[in-house]
Amino acid sequence: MEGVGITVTEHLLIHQKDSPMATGLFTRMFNELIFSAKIIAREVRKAGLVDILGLTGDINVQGEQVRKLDDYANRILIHRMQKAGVLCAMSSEENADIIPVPYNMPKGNYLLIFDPLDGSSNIDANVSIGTIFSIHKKKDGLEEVSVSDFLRSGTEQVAAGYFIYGSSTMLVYTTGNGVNGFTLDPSVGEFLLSHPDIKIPELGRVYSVNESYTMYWDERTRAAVNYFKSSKNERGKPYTSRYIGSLVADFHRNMLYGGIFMYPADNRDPKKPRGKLRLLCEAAPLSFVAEQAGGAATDGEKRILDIEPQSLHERVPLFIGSKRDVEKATAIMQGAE
Ligand code: P6P
Repeated sequence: MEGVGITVTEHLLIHQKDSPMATGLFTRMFNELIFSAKIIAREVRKAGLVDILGLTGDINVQGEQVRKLDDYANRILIHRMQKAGVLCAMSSEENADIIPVPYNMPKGNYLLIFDPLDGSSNIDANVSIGTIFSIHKKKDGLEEVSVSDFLRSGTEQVAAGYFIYGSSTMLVYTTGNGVNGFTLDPSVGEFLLSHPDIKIPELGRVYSVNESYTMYWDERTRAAVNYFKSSKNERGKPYTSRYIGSLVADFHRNMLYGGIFMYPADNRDPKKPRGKLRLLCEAAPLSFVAEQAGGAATDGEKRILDIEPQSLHERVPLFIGSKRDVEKATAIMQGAE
């Protein structure tokens, strides 16, 4: 039937045979995640009209000022996902500790890790922002859930993706069988399949990095960034610089057009020697998506998905995007070129 479109639930059911873990419980969790994102999208869309911009006055575990919309998105996700009846605990970029499902609520075996509203420093300027999520399954056993259940390498994720609140609201996710994009149709309130089987171009023409940190980088990082600034790609095309300062927006553009996003380690802050981005709620989920779309992601040395996390809010340098570009940057970072 023309013009109806495939919803996320239908897509999950159609591909359930490819993803054995895409059970009814998984679908129910996904639907709660989608409902939370629809509520967040509604608030993001009207942020300029109501008193939900600006700062709450709080400082989060990352040492960052908490914005009202950040806090709202975090509370919505925690409140709704606790009721989903399929999680045993959550971890949010905004919360220092894990968030267990209350004793009086139904539990499941899934673990949800999320960054409720990434790029939030751009909210007041109406720049695209996003929600990033990563889903693991608790290892069997009845023992109480603890932080150690979350310290799993990215290869163990059962699903990951992001919502981007931009010119349209999109959901892009993987369950390990490729990447699909869905666009929210506000007239029906459903995310409909709009970007089936996304493949990131193997070679891009875009590099995304905050070059104001050049003075804080080591020589190899400068050499890697300089390669993209001063070389033509293997097809003889020059690179162009695009940096929005909102990870989900920069990543999503490179997913569709090709390119590399880099957030290298720098020596600005001795407390953050490995850079700003978080492994569990940013780098690992986006790396799962990137690899499933034919791209790559490293920390300048090793594959992001192979990193064994040592702490909940561990930070990691990130080189992510078109496979050949990430390989080139990583080779330069390793002194191999
Ligand atoms: P910088 C937003 O705060 C964020 O975490 C990412 O969304 C974005 O890519 C990065 O920080 C921008 O950081 O240091 O370039 O301002």
